[in-house]
Amino acid sequence: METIVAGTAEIMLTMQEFQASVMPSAFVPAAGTYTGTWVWGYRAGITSTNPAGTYLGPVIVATRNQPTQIRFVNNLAANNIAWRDWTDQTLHWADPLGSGMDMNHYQGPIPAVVHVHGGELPPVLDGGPDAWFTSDGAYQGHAYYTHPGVAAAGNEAVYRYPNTQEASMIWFHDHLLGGTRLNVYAGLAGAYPIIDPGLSLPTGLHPVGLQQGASGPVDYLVPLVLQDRMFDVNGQLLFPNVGINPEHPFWIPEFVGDTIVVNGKVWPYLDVQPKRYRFLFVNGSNARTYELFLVNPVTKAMGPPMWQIGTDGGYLDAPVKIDPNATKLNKLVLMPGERADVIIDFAGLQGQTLIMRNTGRHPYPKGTPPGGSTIGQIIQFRVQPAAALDSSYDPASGVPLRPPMVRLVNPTTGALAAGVAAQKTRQLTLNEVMGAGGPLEVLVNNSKWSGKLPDGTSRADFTAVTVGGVTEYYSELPNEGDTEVWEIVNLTADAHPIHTHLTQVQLVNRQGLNVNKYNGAYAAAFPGSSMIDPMTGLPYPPGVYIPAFGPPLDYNTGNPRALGGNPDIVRFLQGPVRPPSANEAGWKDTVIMFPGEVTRIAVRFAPMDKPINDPNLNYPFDPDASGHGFVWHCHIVDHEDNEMMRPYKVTPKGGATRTYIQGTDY
Ligand SMILES: [Cu+2]
Repeated sequence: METIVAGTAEIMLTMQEFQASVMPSAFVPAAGTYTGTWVWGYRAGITSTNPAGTYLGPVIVATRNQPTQIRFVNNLAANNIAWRDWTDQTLHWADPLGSGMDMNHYQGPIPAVVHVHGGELPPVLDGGPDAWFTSDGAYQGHAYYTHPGVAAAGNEAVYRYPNTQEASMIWFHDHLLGGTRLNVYAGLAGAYPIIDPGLSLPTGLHPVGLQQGASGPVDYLVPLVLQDRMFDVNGQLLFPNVGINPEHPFWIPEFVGDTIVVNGKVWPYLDVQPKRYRFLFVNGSNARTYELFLVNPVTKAMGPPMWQIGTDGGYLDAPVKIDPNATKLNKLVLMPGERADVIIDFAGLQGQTLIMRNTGRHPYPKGTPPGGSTIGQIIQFRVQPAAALDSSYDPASGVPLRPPMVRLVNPTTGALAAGVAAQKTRQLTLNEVMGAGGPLEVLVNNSKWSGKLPDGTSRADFTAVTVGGVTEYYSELPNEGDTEVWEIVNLTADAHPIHTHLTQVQLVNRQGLNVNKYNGAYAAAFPGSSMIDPMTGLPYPPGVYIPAFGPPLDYNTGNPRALGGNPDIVRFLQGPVRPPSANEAGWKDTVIMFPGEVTRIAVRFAPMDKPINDPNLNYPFDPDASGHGFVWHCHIVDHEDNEMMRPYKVTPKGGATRTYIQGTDY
């Protein structure tokens, strides 16, 4: 992947259709010669229509507190890629032409928007689902933004990122409302590590970004973006588009492919020296979960171990060993959207070929195991025969990675850290709505993205906010500077990676829940409705679950112990709380929530590095400057595209000093 070290000059990234060499060199297509797979990607500058290399990237290396100005140009076309055939206009989606509920594929100009995943950013730079703009420049979503101080065409957006957050392993990808799964599948993703020259790191830690080596530039951080894909007999992207319910003729609940693609290459190998390497793992798949470990397929010896040094939001305090020969923490588990910063030491393995294997089931965690000869393999490492000198940081040394991170949570006890109090607790649910043929839509807190009920009415306990002529109904309205605990109850059968925009969070703990009993109390709390139950043809009587009704009780007052409008979970909890595993006890923006459990996260609406007793727990920018909020959602992008997402809005702290002003600085 191309690396761009961001400086003061504007970077131009053009989204375009092109051919990338994705298939192995031995691939022979059914027809003609293979000249590449048609994909979409972010290209630096305006390049030829057939650039070599991968569709992924680039890697933008940003420096803390040095703003980066990026001009995103939407030159997307679907002349060769089958993107239009994948669209489903019955979902709540961007709908540039305003055609409403349409049973046909979309034929208009292509909408796209860039979200920096994991970024502590003002709402207008978040690249949320309504900030899209089309390839012909004629249409923009109601949250579209471009820096007013810089000229931009209608198919462009100029974002000036302040990069004020702690050193973080963040990335960028498309976030189109109702079309994220398609645009990411087509290839729109890259990495955006933020480095912090002021952070004291141990000697010899492989730096992030380009370094001049003896034989030219050397990538010291190797991104490994893991994706699964399907291809037709000619090596072109295939995306299943036969829906399982008549309401959504082309949407499928979860895309999982039969081919592994790493950094845009099918089942690649990497030549490595017998020494330490630093890898940034990104799960950029639509819906697949990976459980990763290394093995020598000839000797069957497992290892070497992986040393995780960072999570989604930055460095851990100390490396965590993930050892396939251990009984616990023996695999690196990544759900879609999660990252892991990892050191692997290939010393002593001269001449060996190792395979990174995957045992992640789909659906996760209890579905079908991956086939050992296909999805069960990720990438091959060919360790070169000559011994290599290595003066890099050794994670086995136990030398701390950094000054201790700010702790909202005591990771040993699985409780809030001493001195941290939650201003608010929310209990929220994850729900799957079943249709005649299977899942019809997936919801957070049983609420649609719009906050409206299926009959178009709205709830009195949701707050209507109108910006740019569009009214949205909010239920999560936290205060800047507050710490909240969100207790998220997964009432579905599978795990979901829940992602919060703006904030990095800390996992407090997980705990079992008697879901059958809880579901009984949950259904019993629904008040009945004049809406017609499609299953019975009659209005919903009291005591029956109503899909997409929102929570059964009043969001603010229904549960005296927590916001959210759900019956209190406390009577249904089972077993002890489980603190986070050592490699999850860092800053996270995407957290795995297992079925049948409550997952508690501490969410603080303030920058990561502010101490817990800081009197100025505020962002350097107004988190509400535009009136547009943020979102939280499932990062199985097929779920996110079909309602498993809610807007949220931060009430800014009065009297806060802001160093980045919308309209001037960005
Ligand atoms: Cu989900």
